Amino acid sequence: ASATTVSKRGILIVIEGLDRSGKSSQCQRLFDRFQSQGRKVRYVKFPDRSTSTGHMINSYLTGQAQQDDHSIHLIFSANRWEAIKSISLDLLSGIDVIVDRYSFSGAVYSAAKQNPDLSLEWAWSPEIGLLKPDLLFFFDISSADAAKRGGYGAERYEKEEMQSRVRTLFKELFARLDGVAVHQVDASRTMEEVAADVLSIVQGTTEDETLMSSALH
Ligand code: DGP
Ligand code: NA
Ligand code: NA
Repeated sequence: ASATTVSKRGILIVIEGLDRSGKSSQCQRLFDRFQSQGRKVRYVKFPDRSTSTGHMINSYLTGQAQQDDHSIHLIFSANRWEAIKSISLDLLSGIDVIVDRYSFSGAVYSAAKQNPDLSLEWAWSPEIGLLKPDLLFFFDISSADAAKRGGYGAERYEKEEMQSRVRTLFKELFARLDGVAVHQVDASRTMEEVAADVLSIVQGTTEDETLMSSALH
């Protein structure tokens, strides 16, 4: 390679959605697809339960530990902040990064607790400054349809009323944000239909759009 070769940076793809919306399966499919195309790709799942903040989050979600609403909110946010430098370096070195849940889940799950001292605006604030996704998907499914998919698990937020508030808040947050385009995907369809939609949007993202990375605000 000549000295003038500039390696293209990777793209940051975020998939958000409700529990049971099929996010994790689609992230995996996209990851496999990129790998088979010879692209360098990394998969990141938030919360990352393997770190010390992740251990606290796991204890909280599984009901082994109680936490103040504000405190656990900031721990979820810290779980993203502690990973962002390494994600940024990977993007700069040309690796595409696929992220399963991110700041948008962070804000809406906490705001859905209906704690009068924890507004959506407050919940968004610790996310300010994290990397802005190049592509953001929202997997939309009604809480009733999601519940039919084998039912919710036993974790803290996996209750239908909670999920229904989360869905409303995702839409409210996306309407409020500026500078972040959301690709809404009907996640009630088959895996194949959803995968085809995701792929066509990913393939429509030109290199130009991926040249500038910026921060959430
Ligand atoms: P998952 O491992 O994707 O099933 O996520 C665990 C649960 O935690 C899920 O119900 C969504 C929720 N969650 C994810 N990120 C955050 C966050 O930053 N804050 C809060 N309060 N909840 C979150
Ligand atoms: Na879950
Ligand atoms: Na999940």
